[in-house]
Amino acid sequence: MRKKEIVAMLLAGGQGSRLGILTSHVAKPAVSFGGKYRIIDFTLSNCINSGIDTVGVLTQYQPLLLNQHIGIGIPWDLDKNFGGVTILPPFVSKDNNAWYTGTANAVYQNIPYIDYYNPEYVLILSGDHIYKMDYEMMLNYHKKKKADVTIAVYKVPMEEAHRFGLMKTEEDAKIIDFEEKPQNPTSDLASMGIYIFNWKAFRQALILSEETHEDSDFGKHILPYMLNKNYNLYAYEFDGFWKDVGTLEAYWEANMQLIDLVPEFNLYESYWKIYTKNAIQPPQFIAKGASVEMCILGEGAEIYGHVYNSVIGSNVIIEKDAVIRDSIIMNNAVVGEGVQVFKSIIAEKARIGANTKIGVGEDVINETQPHIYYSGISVIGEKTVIPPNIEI
Ligand code: ADQ
Ligand code: ADP
Repeated sequence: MRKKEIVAMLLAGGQGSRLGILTSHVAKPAVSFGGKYRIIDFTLSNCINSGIDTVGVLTQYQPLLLNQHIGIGIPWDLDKNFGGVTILPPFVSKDNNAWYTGTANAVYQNIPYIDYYNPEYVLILSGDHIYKMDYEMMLNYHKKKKADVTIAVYKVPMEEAHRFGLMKTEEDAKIIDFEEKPQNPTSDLASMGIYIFNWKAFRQALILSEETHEDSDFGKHILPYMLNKNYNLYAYEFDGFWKDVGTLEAYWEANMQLIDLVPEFNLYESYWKIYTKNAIQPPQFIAKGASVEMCILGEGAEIYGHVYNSVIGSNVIIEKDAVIRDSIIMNNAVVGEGVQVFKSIIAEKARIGANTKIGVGEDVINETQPHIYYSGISVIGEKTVIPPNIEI
């Protein structure tokens, strides 16, 4: 029987409620990022760049755009007869209900998909991370350690540790303690939510966990269970750029980091390309009298106004005398004449009427550091039409 050494399962079925109106019509992994990408592109590109060509995408909310984007996986070279990318929405069968009630439950419900490829290893990934990582190196480490489970880990600031699964390790990186999002953290070694499991042991754990919890979850159930049963769990430390963009602040920040003078996360490296679906689009146009500084511009963008320190998606139109600062304007949005937009996110296809001000509060500009605003992030949802001459 043909088999695959490793199959990746990409968890993309969370509601994404922390991204607010950005995810009311779009699944989080399909939210646009960095002017020309969607969030899921980073993980899918990591897969193919790491030699993993079999990826199941577990999704359940607003899958339309995600389906259109992924298609049969051509941009990521994931259009395969055996393997490739498969979108796995929840389904009703004789003995399961329709929803994925937890992260491990989602994988449990797709055991037949994994069995079909009869793999040695299963890689679990999240749909909302921005990073470049060679999973093949992690797999080699997993084999070398003779691990049953390897968890990718990242050192986080202690004050943020409570948002993560935290672990303690012995000197050789063997995990001796794991706790999911403890209120009073005693470790700063955080799980990245990226795991490699030996399929045989993992399959058993999924089935057992399902018998006791109907909302079976990796951090809460599977990992503590396997640790308890004396399986070998190892930590694999990652020290590159990694960001979970599940909140508006993190999403905005990660976009802004792309335009730093020396970006910590660089889209321009040729050895680790990020692939995405490319529509055939006209080139950018920057009109006479327009200004563009420290920006990423998507294809087909037309700039007649002034844009600073911003990420502009494809086919965006910024009309005359408009001023955009520290903002993300997504694909196909139109910003009218004389509009001012500061520290905001304007989602796809939104239209902003002339002379409207968004995110321009009083006293928000710090004179010594003109790029810092003391306001929150203003967000305009997809396809929203904002009338002219108002303040938001
Ligand atoms: P969180 O990111 O908080 O913690 P969770 O909300 O379970 O974990 O989401 C993980 C991923 O699974 C997300 O991509 C989400 O969209 C997806 N997902 C959530 N529920 C799902 C479901 N029912 N069906 C399918 N997909 C679903 C996890 C770990 C922590 C770790 C952090 C790192 O639990 O231990 O520290 O990731 O970000
Ligand atoms: P956010 O926290 O922004 O809403 P996540 O993607 O992290 O986005 O997932 C949201 C939460 O919703 C998670 O805690 C997850 O366990 C939960 N969740 C995901 N799917 C379901 C579901 N079908 N039913 C109930 N809760 C779910």
